[in-house]
Amino acid sequence: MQFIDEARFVVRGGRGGDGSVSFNREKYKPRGGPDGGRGGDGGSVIVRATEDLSTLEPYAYRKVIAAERGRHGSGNNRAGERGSDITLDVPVGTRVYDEDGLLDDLFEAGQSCIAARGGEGGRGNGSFATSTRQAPAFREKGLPGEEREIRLELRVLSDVGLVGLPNAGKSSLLTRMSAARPRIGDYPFTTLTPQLGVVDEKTYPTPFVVADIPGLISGASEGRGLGNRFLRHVARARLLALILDASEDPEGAEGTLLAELHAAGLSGKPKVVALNKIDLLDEELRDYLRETFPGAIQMSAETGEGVEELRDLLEARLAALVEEDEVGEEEHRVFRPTWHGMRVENEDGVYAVSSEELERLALKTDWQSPEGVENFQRQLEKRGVVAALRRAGAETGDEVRIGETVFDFR
Ligand SMILES: Nc1nc2c(ncn2[C@@H]2O[C@H](COP(=O)(O)OP(=O)(O)OP(=O)(O)O)[C@@H](O)[C@H]2O)c(=O)[nH]1
Ligand SMILES: [Mg+2]
Repeated sequence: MQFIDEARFVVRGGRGGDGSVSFNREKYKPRGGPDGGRGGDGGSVIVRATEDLSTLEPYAYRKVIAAERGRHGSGNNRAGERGSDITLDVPVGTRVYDEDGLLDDLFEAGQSCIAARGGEGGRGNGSFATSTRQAPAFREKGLPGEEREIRLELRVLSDVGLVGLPNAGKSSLLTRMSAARPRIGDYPFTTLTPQLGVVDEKTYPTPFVVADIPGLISGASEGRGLGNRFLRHVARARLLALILDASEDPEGAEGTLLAELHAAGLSGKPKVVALNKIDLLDEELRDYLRETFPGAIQMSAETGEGVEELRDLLEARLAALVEEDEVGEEEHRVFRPTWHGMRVENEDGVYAVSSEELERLALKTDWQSPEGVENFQRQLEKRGVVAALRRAGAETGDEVRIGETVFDFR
C-alpha cells in the first residue's frame, strides 16, 4: 500500500424518507383512522479509527461518499426502513477537518465521528391525529442529509520522532532499536515515507514507538525537500531525537534542524541529541564533541556502540514526561448546535427568519398539501414566530423567508 497522509472528498448523509398519508380501511370500519407511518432516517457517514490501517490510501481517489437514504413510510403505521450508515475506516492519528476547521481528532482505535448526518425521516399522518383533528391528511417530508467537504489528515502517532538531515543514519538507528526494516542507503532521501518501529525491551515497563521520517533540509518548513510534508508527523511525537552525523559538521546540522523545527512551531518539543557515526571519529574528536555537545549521546548505528545508552535515555525521558493531552490544547468545534435562537430581519421588504429548527420545519413541510401548510402556520404561531414577525412590522401579504423557503405572511 502507498503511504497517503491526506485525502479530501465530499461526504453526504442519506435523505430521510417521507412520511406517508394513509387511512386504515377495514371491512366493517368505513372511516378508518389515519395510519401513515414515519419515513426512515437517512444513513450517516461515519469516520472511525482503526489500528489495521496505516495509510489513507483507500480514500486517495474518492470524490463523493454518500450514505443510503431512508425508505418512505407506509400505511398501517409502518415506518420506513433506516438508511444504512457508511463507516470509513482510517488509521489511528487521523484528523478530520471541514471548511470550518477541526471536526475531530481520532487518536485512539475505535474512536469515531459523524462526518455527515443522515436526514431525519418525516412523520406520517398517523402521528398528527389529535382529539380535535381526527383525520389529518398531511405528512412531513424527509430532511436532506448533511453534505460537506472533509479533509482527512494523518499524523503518525509516535513517542519518539527521529529528526536529522538526509543520510544522518536515522533509518539505521531504527533498525538497531526495533524490528522495523526501513530502507537504508548511502545517498540522501533514502527514506521516502515515515516508518514506525516499536522498541520493546524486556527491561522497559512500556514499549515505545519510534518514527523515522525523511531527512529534513534547510527550508523544509517552507516546503523544500521531502521532510516538509512529514514534519507534521513528528509534531505529534512526545519527544524528539535529533540525530546528527558526527563526522559531518554536527554543529551546522544541529543549527539547521533547530531552525526548521522553530519555523514549524515545534521548538517547544522536548529533545535529546545523539551524535551518530561515532565509529568514524578518533578519541580526540570525540573529546571535542563531548565539550561542544554536553549531554549528547555518542553512538554508532553501525557498530551498536552507545545505542543501548540512547535507548535508555529515551525511555527515561518518556517516563518523566507528563502526558499532556495534545488534543485538549486545540480548540474543538462544537458539532452542530441544535438551537440557534431565532432572529427576524427585514431584508429589502422580505422578512428573513433565521433559526435552524424552523428551517428544518419548513423543509419538512409538504407544500403541495393545504393541510401540511396549515400545520406549518400553526407551528409558527405556537413558537411565537408570528408575533415576532408582527413586531418586526410584517403585514399580511409580505414575503417571509425561512432558510430556502419563501411564503406569504398571513
Ligand atoms: N560508519 C557509519 N555509517 C553509518 C552509521 N549509521 C548509518 N551509516 C550509513 O549512513 C548511510 C545513511 O544511513 P541511513 O540510515 O539510510 O540514513 P537516514 O538518516 O535514514 O537517511 P535518509 O533516509 O536519506 O534521510 C548508510 O550508508 C548507512 O550505512 C554509523 O553509525 N556509522
Ligand atoms: Mg532513512
